[in-house]
This record gives sequence, C-alpha cells and structure tokens, in this order.
Amino acid sequence: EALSQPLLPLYYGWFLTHESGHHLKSLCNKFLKVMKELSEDKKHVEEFSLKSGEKPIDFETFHHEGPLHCTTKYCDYGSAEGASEYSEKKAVKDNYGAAFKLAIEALFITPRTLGARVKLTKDQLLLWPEDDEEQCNASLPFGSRAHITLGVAPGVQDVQTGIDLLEMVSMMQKGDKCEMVSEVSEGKLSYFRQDRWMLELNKKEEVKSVFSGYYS
Ligand code: ACK
Repeated sequence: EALSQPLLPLYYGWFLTHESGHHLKSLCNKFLKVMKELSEDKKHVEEFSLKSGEKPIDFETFHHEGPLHCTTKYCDYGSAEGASEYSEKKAVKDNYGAAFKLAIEALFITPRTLGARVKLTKDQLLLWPEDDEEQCNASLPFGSRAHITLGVAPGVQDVQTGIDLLEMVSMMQKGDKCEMVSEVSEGKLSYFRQDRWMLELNKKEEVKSVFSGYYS
C-alpha cells in the first residue's frame, strides 16, 4: 500500500556508478602520491609545517563511508529547512533516477577533508538548492559547494568537505590564493595556507552518476 505522505531522504544528490567511483578513487590515489612526495621534499617544508596548531595531514587516517556522491540538498529526512520544498521542485521530480555526467575540475585536501570539486552545467544547476547559506554568506557563485567527499580525518564529519571547499573558492575569488606550487602531469597544484591544497586538473574528468535520494 502506498504511503499518503512522501518520504524524504537524508539527502538528494548524484550517485556515482561503480565504475566511475573506482576511476575517481584511483585519480585521488595519484593525487595523494603527489602530495606525499611533496611533503617529503625538503623544498616544501614550509608549506607542510603548520602554524595554526593543527596536526599535519596524515593521509593514511582519512576514511569515507557510504556511496560516493555529490550532495545537492541535505534534507535530514525532512527536518532540514527547505527539505519538502526542494523535493517538490519540478526539476527534482523530472530528473529523479536520471543519469548525468559530472565534470570533476579539481581535487583538494585539507587537514580535515579530501574532496573532488564538481563543475555543474546549467541543467545540473537546476537541481541545486536555492538556500545554501554558507554559499550566500560568502557571496560565491551558485553551485560553488558542489563536491564529492572522498575522505575525512578521524572525528570529522562529511559536511566539512563542502565548507573547506567554499573557503578555498572564496580565497581564490579574492585573489588570495597562495602560490602555485608545481605543475604536475595531472594539473596545477596550489597551496592555500594552513595545509590546504588544490590540484586543478588540466583535463576535466567525467564521471557517470544517477540523480536520486539516499534513505538509509
Ligand atoms: O560529503 P557530503 O556532501 O556532506 O555528503 C554528506 C551527506 O550530506 C550525508 O551526511 C552532507 N551534509 C550533511 N549535513 C549537511 C548540511 N548541513 N548541509 C549540506 N550538506 C550536508 C554530507
């Protein structure tokens, strides 16, 4: 028997296919290898010695649970503000279960999080929630938070990945981006102070995904 009330998910988002998830993880491992080599290279000791009192990044302790995905709207099963409005949107209903290609433009790492920055198309932005507070506060372009969490440090929540990304995007907008550290074969690696790094890929990586809700 059908329920009279709709069920709202923990979040809506694009879920990577098995194959694309695999592909993204191997790209990420290459990035971590570059970072590890850099951290062992004496030339870059400065960038890796933290002055903010945080411990240096230990890549080995990062972990991620659940499916690889790019969150659009966090609904908390309906408790989050704007959850039911979002689920009623025409774009959300029309695209539920549809397949999308997502473009990965960068990978980033901080002492707390490891993620992939997603560049959304106009059509994909129709599924982006209008009420992203942090993004509005920092007056960043719509969809700036779009990312896939690949790992978080022990005791850190996944939501931090998007917050870390927004901070880096905000610094980039202000021209506050610290120096480009090196050109590696995959792209340009930049350092953002306090052990934050971003690898802007020369060639955007495409991953396949399905737009859906996560209910567990
Ligand atoms: O890595 P994420 O994008 O960060 O995917 C997970 C997913 O929802 C399930 O926890 C994201 N998430 C959690 N809380 C929030 C929030 N308040 N705003 C936006 N995304 C959130 C989390």
